[in-house]
Amino acid sequence: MKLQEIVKKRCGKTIAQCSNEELYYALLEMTKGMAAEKVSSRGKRKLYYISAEFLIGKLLSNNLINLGIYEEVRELLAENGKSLAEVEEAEPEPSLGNGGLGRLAACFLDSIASLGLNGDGVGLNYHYGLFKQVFQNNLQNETPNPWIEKESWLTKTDVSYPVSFGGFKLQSRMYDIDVLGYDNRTTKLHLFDVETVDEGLVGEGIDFDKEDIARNLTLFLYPDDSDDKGRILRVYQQYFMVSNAARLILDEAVKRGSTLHDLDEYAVIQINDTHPSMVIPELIRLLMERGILMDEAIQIVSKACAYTNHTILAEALEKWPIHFLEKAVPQLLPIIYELNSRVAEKFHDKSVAIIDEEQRVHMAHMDIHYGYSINGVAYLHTEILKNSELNHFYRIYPEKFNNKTNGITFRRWLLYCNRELTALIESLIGSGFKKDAKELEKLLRFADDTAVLEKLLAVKAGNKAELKEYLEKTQKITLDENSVFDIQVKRLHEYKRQQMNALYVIHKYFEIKAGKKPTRPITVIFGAKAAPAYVIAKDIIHLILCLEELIAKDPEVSPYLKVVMVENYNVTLAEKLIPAADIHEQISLASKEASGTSNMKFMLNGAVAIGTMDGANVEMHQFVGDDNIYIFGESSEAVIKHYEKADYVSKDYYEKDEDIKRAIDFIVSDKMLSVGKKENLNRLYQELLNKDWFMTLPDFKEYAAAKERIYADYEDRMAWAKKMLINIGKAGFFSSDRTIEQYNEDIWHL
Ligand code: 26V
Repeated sequence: MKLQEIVKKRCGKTIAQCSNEELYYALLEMTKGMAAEKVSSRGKRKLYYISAEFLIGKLLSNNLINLGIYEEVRELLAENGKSLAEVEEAEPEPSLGNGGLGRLAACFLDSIASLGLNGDGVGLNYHYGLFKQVFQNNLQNETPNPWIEKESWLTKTDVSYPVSFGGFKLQSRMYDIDVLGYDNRTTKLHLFDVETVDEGLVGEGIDFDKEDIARNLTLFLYPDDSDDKGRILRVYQQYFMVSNAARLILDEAVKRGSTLHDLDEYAVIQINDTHPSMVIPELIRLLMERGILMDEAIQIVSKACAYTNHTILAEALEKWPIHFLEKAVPQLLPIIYELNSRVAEKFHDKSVAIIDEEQRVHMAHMDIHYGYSINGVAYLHTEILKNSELNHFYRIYPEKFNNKTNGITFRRWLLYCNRELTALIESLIGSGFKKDAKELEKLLRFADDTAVLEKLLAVKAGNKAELKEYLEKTQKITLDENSVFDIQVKRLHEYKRQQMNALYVIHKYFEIKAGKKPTRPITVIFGAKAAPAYVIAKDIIHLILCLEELIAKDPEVSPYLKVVMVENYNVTLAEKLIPAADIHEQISLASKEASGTSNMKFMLNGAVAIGTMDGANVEMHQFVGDDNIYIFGESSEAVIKHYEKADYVSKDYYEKDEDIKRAIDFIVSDKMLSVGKKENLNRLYQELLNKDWFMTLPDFKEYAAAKERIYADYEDRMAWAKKMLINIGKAGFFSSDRTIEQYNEDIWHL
């Protein structure tokens, strides 16, 4: 049905008479209708991408683009005095993910649908998703982020299963979101919910009764895991997710003709990080329930499951105490014990055991022994897995290990979020790059074409002006569009080293005070949420917000330096910030960032990186060469050695270097205390001085030097534009279409 007709039927009005909200719901109805007409899954073998997170972002515009009607709709609205951008603002953003891992899953669904592969996503329907961040007194507070309205992208299905836990049973309900492929068919994102969930359970902030599982199970993503009640709730969530997924997989396979003995010919299951790992024992259990003997059930499941590792951080590799599982999912324990004893019989090596001496179940170990593939998410990350972190496993199963460097969907991260750049590219090289990202290389022909480079600079300037307008309107932030925009957006974590960026800000503040003024004003923009129980991460946010206030109030410094921390960084903000960036910060401690994916988004949008040799930065550097990326810092090998030898002492750096000392001391200076809280600032000061676990100080001098270089180089506008162009031209490799083709080629074989 046409938009005019839908609007007439729904509201009895014309398009021009409707509010933005009415138009949003009408477009939602229209798009859902068009999606329903498209072919969904087809073929014998099917992929199930199970993930606790799918950070899908707003869907309307992306769906219109993928249906090929974005321009048509935009023009139709414009003819009626309406703006699609304003209509979009009526759409709530589902925040069903923390960061890169969840956004990757969303990009993958887009590519799976666009490539026409037979595969669906399976996850949970969190009613509040991740918390919404609000700043008060320069501190982060958390509030719920409801996104499910009476009408939404969710479609209720008649799929429902009883799921048993220790002592009680819950009835599930499956909701679907259509994932529209670009110029292709759709796939589904299946989100399971519990019928008894109760939003009324949430009290102050994001507080709720963590023990009332029937009512709380699907309220939040990753409830606070600082205590056992929150941690065990995660076990309930994970089991609920995989038990539903496993039944769906078996039911669908049987429908397609599987005898279940041949399940691997019908289903492949990608386990996204360890959160869905219990799908392995659960599938074995269900197959046994259906009459298959354990030996065979284990074999069947092992041929169908593949695992992706997304981090080497020990604290993020899940190990569940046996007594948690005993309480929540006692039915899995006999199977996990059996899996463990088979491993123990075969390998006399404690480091590869599933259950350790402290009676904890290592989820990743179970995945590696009982899956047929394990992959890392960037070249360096996979090498570290093979050679150090999971070396004992690599020696047993070298054939299971493989790399799949992450990617991003160019539909959202270029075609949608940067229409001006898309149009410029199209005018230069035609539209082939929209389907084949490698064609962006054709841009390199224009590397010395002044007219093209000037257009590129003009597009960037336009995007910066747009960001300025948007932040003014939504967050009352004022930007100087003639300053250089230097952006770091990602989850707040010590290993990502936002604190190093903040220390540089302090350093620059002193330099300006001493009369060394930058040629052009600098705007340092941060966006980051900290886990509610991650104390030091919240202290770093406090430091940044205090610096923002302090510098803004200082007339000596504020004309040259501005710090901005945007509130509630999410996909929608990323879509505005990334096209407007001149410089992007990818400054994790080498070896710690598995891949990073914002680095790819910035590169594609013509920003230049300052970064360490970590994650996918290594591959980016290889593609663009030394002239087009600013690399600094210790190598991953050197860092890994420091940890082995435990030879890093932060105080040595503090005492030896005047600049470092001055910057760190400033954290607890009277000036800072006049805008900040002593407890938080002092804790952070102590942490940097006495621990600095992620080695900020050894890299600081090189970082500061690289910043000076990059700011100076920015002033040669033509040379800079050439760097931008080369970054865009070389970004094709980072399309998630390439990543997904590789998954299919090497792992899924759909
Ligand atoms: C999780 C946790 C949870 C407990 C507290 C500490 C902590 C630290 C890190 C994590 C990360 C979990 C996995 C994850 O999100 N990995 C990210 O995956 C992205 C997609 O592959 C990748 O680009 C990022 O580099 C990687 O950090």
